[in-house]
Amino acid sequence: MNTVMKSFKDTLSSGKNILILTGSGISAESGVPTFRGAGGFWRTYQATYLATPQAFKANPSLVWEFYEYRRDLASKVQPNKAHEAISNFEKKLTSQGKKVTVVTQNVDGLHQRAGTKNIYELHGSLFKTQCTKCDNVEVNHNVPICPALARASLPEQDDTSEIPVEDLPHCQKNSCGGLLRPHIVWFGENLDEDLLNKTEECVENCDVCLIIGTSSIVYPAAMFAPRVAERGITVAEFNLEETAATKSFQYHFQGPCTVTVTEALDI
Ligand code: BJW
Ligand code: ZN
Repeated sequence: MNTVMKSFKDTLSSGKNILILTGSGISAESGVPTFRGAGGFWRTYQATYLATPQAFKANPSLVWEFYEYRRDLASKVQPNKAHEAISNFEKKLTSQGKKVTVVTQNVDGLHQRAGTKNIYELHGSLFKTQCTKCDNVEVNHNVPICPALARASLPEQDDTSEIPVEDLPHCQKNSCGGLLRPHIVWFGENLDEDLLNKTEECVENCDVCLIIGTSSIVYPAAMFAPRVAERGITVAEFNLEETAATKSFQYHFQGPCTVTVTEALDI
């Protein structure tokens, strides 16, 4: 083991309140595309365009097809060694009376499927819906979510979506009938206040922080690890490349996180 990794592991061993921040890079080796890499396109659309309230307003069926494609994919892939290492680490440290909190920008549910318990999904979940009329949020693991979206996962579809709005998912609660949307935080939308407060609390109180597989360009998530570092706390970044935030951190472990994170958390 190199001396830099050993030095980080020594610090991690003395930590009692550990914050782990994750982004789409942690699921890349499971086969889930990241947002800003080559995989960040669906059909001819940029994923970051489809993840907006404007796109949903203009073409709800197109956006639902994009999310149904991703629900289908996320339900078929498996958590990888990095998700598993985090889950085992949480289990071990919790049994020692320590605290591990995972704050993820991911919506794929892979951390939970690996067994992680103390997790905040900052940007929502592919497997929850929200009613555009009554705001009711529900868990929904059905794939396809409705018969009209059954073909959404097929790659050879063309770019125009023909699904009539009445065939998209609708709210069943108290015969509300409102159009459902994915329970996802899109650009320009506010994050859940309660989750933000709980995350802020960890940012202020953690004594070691890991930041894994995120480009650190989307706010407010991008400011958490730099804020931890500003308090003089050890932050270790795990990424395939340097990011917008690398210079703020004490450690940067470059490489696939299934390798680097697995080694770092084996203490
Ligand atoms: C590996 C790897 C391997 C690959 N191993 N590593 C302040 C300044 C400027 C702008 C703003 C600001 N505050 C707010 C904004 C506006 C906006 C924003 O941040 N814009 C920026 C792009 C500039 N933020 C918002 O709108 C947020 N809302 C908000 O703040 O409300 C109040 C407000 C509004 C407007 C103005 C001001 C205040 C909401 C953000 C919601 C983000 N939503 C999305 C889509 C929904 C989720 C979904 O559909 O799945 O969330 S966008 C998309 O980006 C997604 C991701 O969670 C998020 C982060 O991306 P991530 O995970 O970092 O992925 P990539 O692809 O960027 O990076 C992958 C990384 O992994 C790379 O570094 C690879 O190298 C690495 N990697 N394989 C290790 N094997
Ligand atoms: Zn409703």
